[in-house]
Amino acid sequence: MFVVRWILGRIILLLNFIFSPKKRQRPESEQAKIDMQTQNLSLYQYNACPFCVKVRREMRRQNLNIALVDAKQDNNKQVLSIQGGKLQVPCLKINNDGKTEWLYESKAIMNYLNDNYAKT
Ligand SMILES: N[C@@H](CCC(=O)N[C@@H](CS)C(=O)NCC(=O)O)C(=O)O
Repeated sequence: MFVVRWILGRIILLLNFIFSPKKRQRPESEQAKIDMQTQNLSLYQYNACPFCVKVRREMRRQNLNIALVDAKQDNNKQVLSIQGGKLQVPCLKINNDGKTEWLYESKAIMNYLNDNYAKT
């Protein structure tokens, strides 16, 4: 089972690489503004998880530079489970005025990114 999953993961990564979405281009000053805003975000994820790939593709499409956190690493796994509430990826950590929100579900994350950045 592990081998099948590993192979599927590599296929997903390869297809993602070949059919990589085009990055949206913004004027430099606008991009710098967006980069400042997205400093408050980090995406807990696995490299070859299809739901994480879907979110990363959306990030690329919108040219959002959001820090990626490898949730396979023990310390990150612990943070996600304890602070986020469960071990599931992708999960977007949102820091807002000292408050932290953990947003699970790829669809909800993509909606959040679209609502906040698609028009900017
Ligand atoms: N409905 C969720 C599904 C996410 C999901 O199934 N993620 C898997 C990895 S692909 C997971 O976190 N499994 C728990 C684990 O690996 O410990 C979404 O769309 O984000």
